[in-house]
Parts: sequence; C-alpha cells; structure tokens
Amino acid sequence: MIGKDSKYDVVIVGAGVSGLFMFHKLRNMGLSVLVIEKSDELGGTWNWNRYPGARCDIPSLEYSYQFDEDLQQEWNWSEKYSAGPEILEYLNHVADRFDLKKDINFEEEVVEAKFNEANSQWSIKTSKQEYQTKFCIFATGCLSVPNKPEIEGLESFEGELLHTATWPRDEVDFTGKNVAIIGTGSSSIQTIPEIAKDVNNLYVFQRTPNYSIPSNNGPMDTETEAKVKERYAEFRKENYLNGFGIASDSGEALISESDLEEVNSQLEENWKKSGLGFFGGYGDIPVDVDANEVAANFVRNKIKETVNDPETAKKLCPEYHIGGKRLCVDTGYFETFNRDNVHLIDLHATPIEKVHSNAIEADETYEIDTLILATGFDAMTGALTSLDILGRNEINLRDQWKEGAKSYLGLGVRNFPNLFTITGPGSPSVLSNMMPSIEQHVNWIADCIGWMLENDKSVIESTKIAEDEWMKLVNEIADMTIFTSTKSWYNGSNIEDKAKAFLPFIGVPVYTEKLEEITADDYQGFIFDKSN
Ligand code: FAD
Ligand code: N01
Repeated sequence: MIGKDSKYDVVIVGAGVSGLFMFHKLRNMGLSVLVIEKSDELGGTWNWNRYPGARCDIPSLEYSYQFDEDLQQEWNWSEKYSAGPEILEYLNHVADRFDLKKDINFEEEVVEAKFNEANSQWSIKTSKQEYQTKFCIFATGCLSVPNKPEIEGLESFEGELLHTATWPRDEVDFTGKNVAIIGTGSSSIQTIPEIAKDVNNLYVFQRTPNYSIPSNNGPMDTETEAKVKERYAEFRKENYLNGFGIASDSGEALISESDLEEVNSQLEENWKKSGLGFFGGYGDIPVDVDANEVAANFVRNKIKETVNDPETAKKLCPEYHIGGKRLCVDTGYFETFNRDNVHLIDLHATPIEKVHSNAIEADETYEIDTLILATGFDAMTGALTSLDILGRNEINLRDQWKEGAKSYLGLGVRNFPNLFTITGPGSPSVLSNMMPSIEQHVNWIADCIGWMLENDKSVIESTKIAEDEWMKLVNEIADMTIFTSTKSWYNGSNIEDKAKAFLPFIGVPVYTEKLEEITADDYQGFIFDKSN
C-alpha cells in the first residue's frame, strides 16, 4: 500500500482508459501522483461490463491509444471490433508496458474530496484513508454508475439477479434456464444474441425499441491494418476532423441534395459496411429531420425484412429520430427474434407490474430463473455526484449541478479549483470516439499543469461567465440537431430525479478548434491564483 496519509502533487480517481494515460503522462513530468481505483482491477468500463457479447463499436484500430508509436505499431487486434476481454487485455498490457500497476491503490473508493481554502489543497477521503493533494483529477467515467431501476418487488427476487454493468467474473451458465432481460439499449442488444443460444426461454422486456446497425464484425483485415499502421500518426489526426471523432467514417454528401434511389443504394452499402458510421454516412442525418427520417425508415424496413413475425417486427421499430438515443451496433440482434425461445414483451402496452420471488408480472406472469438488468447508467454526471465533492465554501458539486451540470470545456468547474474532469459535461465525450477525446483531455490537463508550474501559478479555476457561455454554446449547437428531441441518457431523461439538460458538446472539430484557441490565449476563461 502506497501513500498512507501522504501529500501528492496529483491524485487521479479511476484506473480506466483515462486514469491510466493521465497517470503515465503526469508521472513522466516528474510529479508525485497517486491513482485510486475502487475495483480490484484496472480497465474501468472493460473491467465492469463483462456481459457476453460486450465489445466496442468503434474500429479497434482507432479505439486504442495513440500516445506511443511503438505501442500502436506492435499491438495487433484480432477483430475489426474488439471484444471486451481483448480490450481489457490491451489495457493490462499498456499498464505493464509502462509500469503503472504498482502505483495504483486498488479496492479503495473515494468517498469525499474537499478543497481547503487556507492552503489550496484537496483532502481526498477514501474508504481506507485520507490524502492531501494539490490537484485532483476525476477520471471516473461517463458510463460507470449503473442505473438500478425501482421496480416493485425487485428485492424479493430469489433467482440470480445480474446487471450488465456489474457482471460477475465467473462465467454465468444459462443452459436450460428461463431468463428475463429488462432494457433494450446497446448492452442488451449485445447480450441477447449471445445468451439466446443457451437459454430455455429468453423474455425481452422492452420499454423503447432501439435502432441498431449490423457490425459486420470479423477477423482483422491485415491489409487494412497494415495501411493504417503505415501512416498511423496521420490517421489519428483524422479523428479530430470528423464530427464524431471516427477517422474511418466521413460522409459529406447530403440526403436532401441527392437522388433518393442513389441514397437508398448508398444506405444499403453503409448498412453492410459502416456500423456506427451509418449515422454519419450522410452529413444531414444528424441535423435535418427529413433526411433523418429517410435513414430511420431504411432501418425500419431492414427490421421488417429481418424479423419473420410482423407483430414482433412492428414492436421492434423505433419511431423517434435515428441517433436520438445512442445508436446501437449488433451481431445478429434482430435475427434473434426469429428463434422460438425468444419472446418480446412490449412494456408500452403493459408495464411491469411486479417482480415476484421467481417471476415477473407484466401482460402475464413469466416464471424465470435469472433476471438481467440492462438498464444503463446515471450517465455523464453520476460518478461525480454520487460522492461528496466540496469546493469553495464547502459547496457540494451535487448541489451546484442540481438544475443541470455546468462545466467549462468539460474540464473545469467554477468553485472547484485545481479539479479537472476527463470527458466531463460540455465536451464531446459520449458523442465521440472516446479514445481520442480522452487523450485530448489528458494531454490538455498535463500541458495546463506544466504551464502553471512554469509560470509560477498555483491555483486554476474556471469563471462563471466562461462556464455559462460555454454551456450556452453546447445547447445552441445541440438545438440545431436531432439529439434534443428524444428522451435519452444524453439529457438525463433515464434517471427520474435528474435535471433534464443536454450535456455532450456535438462536433469534435469545433470543440478541438475552440480548445486550441482558448489555450493559445493563456487559458482564456480560467483564472489563476484567485485570492481566497
Ligand atoms: P471508465 O472506464 O468508466 O473508468 C472509470 C473508473 O473510475 C472505473 O474503473 C471506476 O471503478 C473508477 N471509479 C469511479 N468512481 C470512483 C470512486 N469514487 N473511487 C474510486 N474509483 C472510482 N466508447 C467508445 O468510444 N467506443 C466504444 O465502442 C465504447 N463501448 C462501450 C461499451 C460499454 C459496454 C460501455 C459501458 C461503454 C463504452 N464506451 C465506448 C464508453 C467507455 O466508457 C469509454 O470509451 C472509456 O472506456 C471510458 O474510460 P474512462 O477511464 O474515462 O472511464
Ligand atoms: O444502457 P441504455 P446500456 N423499466 O441506457 C431500459 C455505451 N455502450 O447499458 O429507453 C424498463 O442505452 C431503457 O428503456 P428506455 C453506449 O454509449 C456501448 O444499454 O429508457 N426498462 C433502455 O432500453 C450506450 O448508449 C456499447 O425507455 C428500463 C435500457 O433499459 C451506453 O453505454 C455497448 C427501465 C437502457 O439502455 C448505455 O448502454 C454497451 C425500467 N425501469 C454500452 N429503466 C457498444 O456497443 C431503464 N430501462 C459500444
């Protein structure tokens, strides 16, 4: 155990993709850094979400770190979209290669972080001890606090109760079991085809259907891999030029300006090849409701073609704008509903009444052995509001964000000096390929701390004006798109008592440009060494 009652330059909370790189970067600057992780393993998302079928839906060649040329040249992914265990293996490889593990305090949860005005230090209280630090970095993830729905009788269920986001490490045996799964988001859409093969019956409880595009995953195409590796550094730059940070996805044509027959044949090609890139395949799908409807209808028709029973197909067809809820990418999801042992229960028609010790009651009573909650996350803010983060005058971040989270650039929050968030609210984060977005934030924070040390500054804080204007811009951009008109976790709609505010910044290139401008202007919008 390191760091008992010690003082640090920086404490990083979380050892996922963000925390690991942040640690590597700051330690190389000669700073004393402690990483605190509540799990007994690193990897964050890829450590917690071990459900069958978990995999990324950004091509692995770009859902990976770019900070070390040898690392990116030497690592070989086995598939186009890597499965969760392979990503976890990769993150462990990175930690071993850069000797990160021994300086991470595992199985320790941060429960309070408090800013001390007198000495401008943070006190970090954990489940085990307390630390003092000058800077505090929350690398706690956008999708790391599971949403456990309040369903009557859930606590009385006596079978096996699972949540996709806290999946057990030992293999779960579904053979011959009657299983229910609640939720039809990305996690469920990946889980269902995998477990349907083994179960006796699978009851899918759907409140809202989702659009999903086939991944067409397969072994890594070695020619593509070689081509990317020949120009990896250049390829990575393309991440920051694409709206959603996906280098291999760039469609500039507009549906509104194209011939419908051509559009349909291009959509067909995108359906077969592009996965998530289907959404960005035409530039106007995210912003023009008519263009969006063409793409949405294309997917609805695919669902109807794929699912044999017309009633089931109809229930599986979403009505909202495609992309309004996070688009899913699947391997055989809609096809699974053609199996005799898979049953779709439409919760719009008949909501869940109650969970009993061995059954779920909705339109009828379904006897089950296993209940899977695939009910998502308290996204984007949950990991920051579920503990006490106390800033100036002991203001709690949870209270400051009661009416909706506000941040400057998704990096800093007023009243919380020397505290940084990686992929915080107001940054592209979940509406981007998160790897390059995480690396962008890590590099920025490290540069900012380096600049402060060089320029003899000791305290940084964003201003209210900067934060207000930034969040105004976030919303102005979002209002130009289809994203705000659908209930989704992007705007807090999945958590009952959460403020309904749209939080991601849409558009990686614009964000990148603004970040660079602000930085070049001596961190405009931040103030340094404000008197206490
Ligand atoms: P996380 O991986 O969430 O790590 C946060 C860490 O902080 C965790 O280990 C957690 O235990 C720890 N922690 C939190 N609170 C505390 C505390 N109080 N004390 C101590 N430790 C704490 N993004 C993409 O771009 N492409 C994808 O294909 C993709 N697929 C995904 C699939 C799934 C199933 C999920 C859930 C998310 C996916 N994402 C994807 C988003 C994914 O979360 C990010 O890509 C990335 O892994 C986030 O890394 P992170 O380190 O920022 O956060
Ligand atoms: O969670 P979700 P997720 N009763 O919030 C339903 C990333 N990810 O874990 O839509 C009944 O999307 C809820 O219904 P509704 C990705 O960013 C990526 O699946 O609120 N149902 C919904 O259907 C993703 O978006 C991958 O009406 C209830 C579902 O549960 C994010 O993580 C894979 C309910 C939750 O869906 C979250 O995905 C996995 C209730 N009380 C995750 N409460 C990749 O493929 C909730 N629901 C890369």
